[in-house]
Amino acid sequence: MPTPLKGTLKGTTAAVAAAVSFSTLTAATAAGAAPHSAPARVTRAALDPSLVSGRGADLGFSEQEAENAVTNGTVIGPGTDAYTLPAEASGRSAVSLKPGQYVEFTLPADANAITVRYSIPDAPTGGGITAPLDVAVNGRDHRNMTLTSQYAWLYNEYPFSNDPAAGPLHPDWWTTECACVPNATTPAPTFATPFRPNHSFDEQRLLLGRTYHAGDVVRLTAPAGSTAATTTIDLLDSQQVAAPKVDLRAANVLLFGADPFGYRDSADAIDKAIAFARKAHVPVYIPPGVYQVNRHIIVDNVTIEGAGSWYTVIKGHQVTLSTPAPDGSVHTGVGFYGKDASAGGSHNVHLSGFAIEGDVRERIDTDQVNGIGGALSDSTIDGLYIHHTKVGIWLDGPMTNLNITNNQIADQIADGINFHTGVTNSAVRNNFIRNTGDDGLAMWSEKTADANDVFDHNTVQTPVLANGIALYGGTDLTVSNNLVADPIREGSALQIGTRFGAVPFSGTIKVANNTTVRAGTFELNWKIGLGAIWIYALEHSIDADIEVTGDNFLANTYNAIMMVSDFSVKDLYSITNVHFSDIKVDGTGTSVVSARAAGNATFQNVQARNVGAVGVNNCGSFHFTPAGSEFTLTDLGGNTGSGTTGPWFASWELPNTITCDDRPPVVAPPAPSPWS
Ligand SMILES: [Ca+2]
Repeated sequence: MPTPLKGTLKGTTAAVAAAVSFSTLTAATAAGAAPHSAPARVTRAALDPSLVSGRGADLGFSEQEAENAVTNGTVIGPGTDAYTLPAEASGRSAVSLKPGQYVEFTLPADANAITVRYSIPDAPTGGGITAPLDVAVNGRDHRNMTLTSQYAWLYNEYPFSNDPAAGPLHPDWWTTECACVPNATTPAPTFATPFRPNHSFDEQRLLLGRTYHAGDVVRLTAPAGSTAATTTIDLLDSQQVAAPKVDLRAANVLLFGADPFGYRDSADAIDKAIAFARKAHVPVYIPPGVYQVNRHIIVDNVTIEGAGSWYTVIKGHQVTLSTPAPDGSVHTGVGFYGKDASAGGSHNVHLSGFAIEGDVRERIDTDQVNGIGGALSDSTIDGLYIHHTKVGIWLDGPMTNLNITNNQIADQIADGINFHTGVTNSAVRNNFIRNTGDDGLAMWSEKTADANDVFDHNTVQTPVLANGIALYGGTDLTVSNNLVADPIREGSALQIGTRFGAVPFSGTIKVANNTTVRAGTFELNWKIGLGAIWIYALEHSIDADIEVTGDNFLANTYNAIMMVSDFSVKDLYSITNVHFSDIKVDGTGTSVVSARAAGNATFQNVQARNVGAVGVNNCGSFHFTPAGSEFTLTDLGGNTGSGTTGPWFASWELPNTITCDDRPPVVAPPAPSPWS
């Protein structure tokens, strides 16, 4: 018999719905203090909700930052330096607890469920530890969560490592810490370990088993004697989860032998339910429970619905394959996969209302260990919670007409969602993405263009690598009404780039009504800060009609807007036909605009304030001739506001005055505030 999964429930007589509460009530204490009167402070991406109204996802939970809560621990941050805990925390700040210390949150509304985002240390030799966290409400109703760092802590250079003691993985690469190529340097440089620690946070959900009310106080305590020297709490999400959904007309997987307690592998039973459901033209229903699945479930022309992502959990072990799969995978794991596009792909697949809990702890790019994969045309993915897989949803086209809505994707080794190769007429709406190990949302037009796709009303927080939202080539794409916060390294909030073998951009690329906050990272190789939006011509020129309209770029660590080419191709490729209008920029560590490429852009109604350096950093393509910069800025009016050096869009800077100063002193921008 397979080993039961961790977290498997042991109830035998209780209703499964009750059994999956994952929490254990322990004796209530009489020592509970009266509820504190500290008001609930709800934020979104650590911003006052009024600053981001109508943008980002709404999945019915309230987010509260630990750094705004009551604590006898230590607030860490704010800080944006990669490889530090504050940089990876929402709002760039968190609370660190020693054993015995607590942080407590006042519930802003009725809630029967919480999500805790936290970090505990790695094991000394890697691989993670577990540690307890006591959860009490109003000083009573104690529950114990078992936190883990088994899915956190990667080190080193791409594709990263679980070994905190290792030196650089690529001693033949130029390495910024020594400003050298280690292999080619005598004496050999030494590197402090752990080298580039990252991906330090994880999150965990807990059903409370009853409803608490606004004003009730949730206290999280690192117990005395905890195995974790430090327990860092980033934030608490709270919500009222609806009762489990029941579908009596569907093919219930329990009737096909699935085990809702997670002891036995349920993959074959789910396959049988799918086969029956297709013949009978009914959905597959997976009732509350934890189902062990350690391989892909292949889906085509089927509807699979759970009782809700808090109740129906599909959970797997990572499995090492005895021989590599034809696709190059050396592992498999839990995932729902459409057929390969080369085999025609899958159609008419509808997945909703369950969680996928993976077991991926290292990055192996050839492994198909994603939550959802394959090609899924004329399909929908709605209301899932996808956790600890490599990529939450990775589609390999060509394929068309997929709608991805209302999902939460957290703690991924790589991307959140990727439209890879020829994904068309598809949309990603109202999804919440947090702590990805690569791009949060990406369209990657490798070889074949993605076209007519939309990323709308999503929230992307704390991608530890790469970008919140990235477009790599493609035709007629829209990124609108999203909220992107706290990118950490080798990327920023929004990227439009010709990279990674993508076809050029064509048609109209719209970037409309998005808000970014605390974006911009320090590029280790270039040694400059990136813009909150950065348009990057690396493999082709960018000459599609790019319309950037209605966006707010808040508390930018460096620039708000960057047009850039790599130095090696600066005379090959240019960036033209870019149009910025109705933009608000509040707070830049350096300039509003940084141009480090040849090309042009127009600006209309771009308002900026709290600007930390000269408004336009214009280097062009670095020839510095008397004709001025190779990048031209056109003033279409209404570009107002100023900073430390006067009007940000001053006439003396136009159309192409060389103002190149790539590394000015960085001024920490103030917290964003309303525009009157
Ligand atoms: Ca925080």
